[in-house]
Amino acid sequence: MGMLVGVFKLTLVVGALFASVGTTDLGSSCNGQRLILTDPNGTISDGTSDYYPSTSRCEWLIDAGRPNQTITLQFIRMETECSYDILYVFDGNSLNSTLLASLSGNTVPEPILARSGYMLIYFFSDESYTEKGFEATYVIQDCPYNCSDQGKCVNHECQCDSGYWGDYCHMKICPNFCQPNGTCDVSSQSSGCVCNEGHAGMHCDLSLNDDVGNKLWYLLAPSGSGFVPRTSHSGVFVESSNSLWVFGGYTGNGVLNDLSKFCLNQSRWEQYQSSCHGQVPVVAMLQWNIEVAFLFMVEHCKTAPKVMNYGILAQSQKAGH
Ligand SMILES: [Ca+2]
Repeated sequence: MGMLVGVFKLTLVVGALFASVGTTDLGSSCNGQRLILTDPNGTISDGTSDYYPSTSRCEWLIDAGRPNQTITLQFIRMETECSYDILYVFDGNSLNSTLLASLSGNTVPEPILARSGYMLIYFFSDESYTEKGFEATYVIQDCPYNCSDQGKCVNHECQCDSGYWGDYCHMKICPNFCQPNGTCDVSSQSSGCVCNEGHAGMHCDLSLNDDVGNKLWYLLAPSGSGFVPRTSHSGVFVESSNSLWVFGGYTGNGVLNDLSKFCLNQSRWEQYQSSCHGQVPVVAMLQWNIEVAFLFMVEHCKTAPKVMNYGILAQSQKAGH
């Protein structure tokens, strides 16, 4: 099942945007003071080319000055003690705002977008062991990266030109025309690569019937394609429909109660349609036991509490059996 987890690498070239930008220092933002940044672009870092201090408490607030402006944070380097020295990014002006990211370790994160007109960044290091820290640039715009010049900015949202998609129209719908393992379908709203039998993935580059390309990462579905990032969720693979079902989980801001299906043949997420006629079911459950994977759905509609639907939506043998 490891192959089901794809990576999402962005290839935007934005360096020119930040060529003449200074770097904020660590001092004033790490002594209990919040450093407020109102310039249209800038750089944030731990303020030292060497190791950051222990017990750091640093806070930066990027204020666009107007609501709904997009603030994009792009990392240049990221080296903090994994799981202990953490950089939090919020979409808003307080620590109670929506948490966009909780970052540590030495993997350079993907760009992060805040759409409220504020982005709050808080860095915490514990009492022992430090690393070389982080550096990131930010830019305030009507739309992120001006839609990569491959779309129009309308009410702070990118409307992408034909053939492109993504939060900032940065991705081609059919890269390399899906060759050599698929064809490009642009005839419908869900346009994209249609893979030949035996292949899957956004670009049809994942081989299903042999070990060609084994131990590599493949893009199955990128961010923003119908699935909310989460942790601590339940999941089960249903062989008969070649799909992965996922229930619930935790987003960092709250607990989810949704049921989604990822169809490997189409590389698409679909939301399970409840029989509660638009009401979110109160109870749902996904269960995996040792021998057989069961997918249960228990619905208890809010508006009609006596209605209870219970059934096995799918059942499959555990992978490998
Ligand atoms: Ca530490």
